[in-house]
Amino acid sequence: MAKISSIEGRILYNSRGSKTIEVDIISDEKFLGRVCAPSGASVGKYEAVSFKNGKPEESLKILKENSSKFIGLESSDLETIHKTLNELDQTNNYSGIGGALAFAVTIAAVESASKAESRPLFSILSNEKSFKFPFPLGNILGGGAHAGPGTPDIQEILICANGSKTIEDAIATNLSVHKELRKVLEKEDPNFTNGRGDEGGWAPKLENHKALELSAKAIENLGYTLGKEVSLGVDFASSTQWNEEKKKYIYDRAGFENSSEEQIDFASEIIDKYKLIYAEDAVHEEAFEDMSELTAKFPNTLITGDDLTVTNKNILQKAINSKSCNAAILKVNQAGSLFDALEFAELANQNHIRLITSHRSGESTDSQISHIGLATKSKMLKVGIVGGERVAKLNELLRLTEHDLICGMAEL
Ligand code: 2PG
Ligand code: MG
Repeated sequence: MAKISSIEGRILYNSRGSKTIEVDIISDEKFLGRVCAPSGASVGKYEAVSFKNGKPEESLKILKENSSKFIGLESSDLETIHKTLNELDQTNNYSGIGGALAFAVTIAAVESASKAESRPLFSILSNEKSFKFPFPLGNILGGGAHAGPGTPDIQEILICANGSKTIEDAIATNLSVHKELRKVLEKEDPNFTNGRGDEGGWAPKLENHKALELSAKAIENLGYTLGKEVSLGVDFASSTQWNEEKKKYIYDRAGFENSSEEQIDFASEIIDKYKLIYAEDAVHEEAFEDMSELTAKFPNTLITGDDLTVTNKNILQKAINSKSCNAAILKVNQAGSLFDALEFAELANQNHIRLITSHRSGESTDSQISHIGLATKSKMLKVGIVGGERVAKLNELLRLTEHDLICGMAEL
């Protein structure tokens, strides 16, 4: 087994132009694993803290001062690397070293191991003999924390080509709907600037329902039946609207407020009307009971926790106990280390919680999450549709079609 011979880090920028950390791990003096940490804009209250004292430089300093603790460890020994990071951290939310450091070190280590063993990363992370492609879930229209005033309050309108039989077709279909939506938006508003949000979805001046209607129209213009071959999804990211003092969801762009009950009705109406295959964080991050209501009401929709479950296995257990979701987002940097995220995935899979491995709105051009999606048996891979940092993940899926260990699409 290859051993870590060097570990170094540097400060780089993510796709939003914010500073982040990149880590290089070399095993046996020649196998390089290189990973740059992403970061979110709509961050869950209970996510791992990204950087020590909010400063990438402070996390990097910790790596530099402690690099010797990693030298000589087997790069495939994720558990020991995880433990070494946790000994340095001494907290339960990675505020001691920064979750971004745990993210980059653990993934760089296994990437280096995969090169040393001449095996693809996904097969290093799983003992399965065969794998299935997750369906790409792509952002076609952005609002909320990912786009400016005038855009919808809801954060993301997503599409999934759930009728596709191949990953090539699923990716091509998402791209064609994204392109068609631009035409629909230009027709609706001749002054539409073609502006896009943080994840590459169009960012038009539209109210929530109008944005959903036009997204459905783009799908139908291409000859698809909404909810059949191609479906819509929504990340409500409702914690952005939730006002804890008023105990209300404030939709200030559309100009209304929802009580908790009204929010369930608001989300239900959207799920029904647009035949959503996927509904993420339809209520705020601590509303476990309201999520249970939606999960019971919509068994055929992936009622998904993101800020609700924050890739934290203890919180997921709580959601399982209260039947608060039937699907969950997996974002490694919410958890901190890849080891934490794989434990979360195991718990989800044991309990029939469907996984969606996801990017962050501030991304790098890395593509390891495509492998993590495969290895965790994710049903979907939420990585956007256009923009270099988004396409990088889709292109990696296309490269992986050359691999005979992967056959067919996941069952949704
Ligand atoms: C989300 C993500 C990714 P962010 O809310 O699901 O789409 O956004 O990275 O800003 O949390
Ligand atoms: Mg989300």
